[in-house]
Amino acid sequence: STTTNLPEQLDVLLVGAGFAGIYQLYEFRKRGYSVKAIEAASELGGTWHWNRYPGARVDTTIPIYEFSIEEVWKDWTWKERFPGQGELEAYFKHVDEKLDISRDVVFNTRVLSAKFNTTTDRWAVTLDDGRTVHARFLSLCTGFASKPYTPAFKGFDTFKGVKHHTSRWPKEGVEVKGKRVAVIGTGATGVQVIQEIGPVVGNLTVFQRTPNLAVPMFNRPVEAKEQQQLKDEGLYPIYYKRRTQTYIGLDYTWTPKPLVDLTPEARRIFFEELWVQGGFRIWLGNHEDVGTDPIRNDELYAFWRTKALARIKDKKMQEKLAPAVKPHPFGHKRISCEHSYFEIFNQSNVELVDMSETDIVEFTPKGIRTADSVEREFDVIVLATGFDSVTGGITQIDIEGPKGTVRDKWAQGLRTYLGVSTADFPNMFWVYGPHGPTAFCNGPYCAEMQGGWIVNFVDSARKNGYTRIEAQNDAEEEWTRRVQEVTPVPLDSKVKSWYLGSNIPGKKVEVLNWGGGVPQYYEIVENTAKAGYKGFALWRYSSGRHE
Ligand code: NA7
Repeated sequence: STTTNLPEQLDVLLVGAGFAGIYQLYEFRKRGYSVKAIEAASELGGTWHWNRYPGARVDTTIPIYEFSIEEVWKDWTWKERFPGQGELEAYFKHVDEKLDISRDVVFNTRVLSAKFNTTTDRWAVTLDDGRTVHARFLSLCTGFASKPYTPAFKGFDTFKGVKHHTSRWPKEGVEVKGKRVAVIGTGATGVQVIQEIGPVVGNLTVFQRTPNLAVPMFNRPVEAKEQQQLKDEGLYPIYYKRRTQTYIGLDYTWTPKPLVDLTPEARRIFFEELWVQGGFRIWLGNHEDVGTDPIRNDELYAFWRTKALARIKDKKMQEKLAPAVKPHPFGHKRISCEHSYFEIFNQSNVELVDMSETDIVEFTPKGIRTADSVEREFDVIVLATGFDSVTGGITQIDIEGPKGTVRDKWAQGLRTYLGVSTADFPNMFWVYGPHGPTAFCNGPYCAEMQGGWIVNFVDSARKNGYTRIEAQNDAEEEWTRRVQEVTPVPLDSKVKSWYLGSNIPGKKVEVLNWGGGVPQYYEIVENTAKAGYKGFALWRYSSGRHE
């Protein structure tokens, strides 16, 4: 609401009110902190507010993708196994009703800059409405995908039709029915848009740079009584506990045994069983070595390809969508979950432009011209071109510590301590960002796990009278090295992926996420806390000096 009261002095300022911001607001407030969240959107939900493009959907099954707060889950009911964006919006309204979050959120407001004052040990945070807030702690809950990426297409602004990046899709007013529509990008987002609008558009042109090794989600409605029964049987806390034990914070995980130990027959049956469970099971529930052993990875690709080919009629289309030569190792780019993606390409009004053969040269007033000099005309162009992921949400804010900006520091190479902090930026944390499990973690779980850790740290600092807590350089060097060590190196280094920042021209290509698994991460951060927050310098400010 615009009426949210914002004092000039705060204990904690949160940036963003999605899963992460909501969780910390709730936890800090419970402990008696003065805390507010600044949110650019008009409502709660973060990524689920922004990504309202046709077909936006969660690709994790219920009840894994939600808060584990009993007050919230006990009387919330989902309608589908993989809920759509609309259900998420309703979920956040429910969360708000239960936890009374909005009264401490300043909506429709963006954080422009933050500067640390070394005398007062506070962040001076400037908002786009001209206000400045002074907060002891700054917690960035900006998510891993809050900075959209639109390629610098020549003539982009000359196009006279309607064009939107998927994460800036307007709430209403965009009509695709019967229209000539282009979709650029076939990542998780592109796949969802394509299968949703394919049946209703006049014609559809998909600009594909890399085929998506998408897998069926086998979505279905779920009855309220089915969910109630699980709650009655005490399963929900078990599900939430299970999230803490698996590599990616889901209710299932890799099978550590090598796939090669199984006979070919057993392997085939195992794949089939994973497949019918839908979603990421075939990938993240598989034997670990499908990700690391090129021969096993080929086997999984061959299995996937057979399934895909059976759904695509045209031979040329088959080769573009599911090529004989594996386009990249299975799972080394984020795969998508789909329900009718491949069938869309059987429609006579759908064309696929393979950008590896024919690149986009420019946007024109009427549409898009490709390298073969063909100009296609469109009413609507959908930019499903992704995000400056993981770091972009943080570096797009002018954050200035005693020695300079975060943007400048990380331009030399990403350095963090525990994937929640960085040296020379005291009293500042983030969750679900650089060097955390982020890309390899179920969002709501990581929001709670990392958020809970930060709240505990801040709380312990306050109890001990520390006014400045700051990651140390050597601890940061060590952590950064460790992230690089544990994160599986891609089988094919040519793969362009937001996991490594290689989807953004000019961005330094490096490991952006902790790939050592959620349980190991949790153990490390917990042990650090137990060791008195080892690796952090802790200062008290009294009688005009720090000690
Ligand atoms: P992604 O996964 O980064 O996908 C972006 C897509 O856009 C991908 O297919 C890219 O091709 C394509 N792309 C990027 N730049 C261009 C240019 N210049 N020309 C043509 N095509 C381009 O973003 P999503 O929004 O789909 O998903 C982001 C995450 O959100 C997702 O992983 C989930 O966790 C939720 P490429 O593959 O690089 O060849």
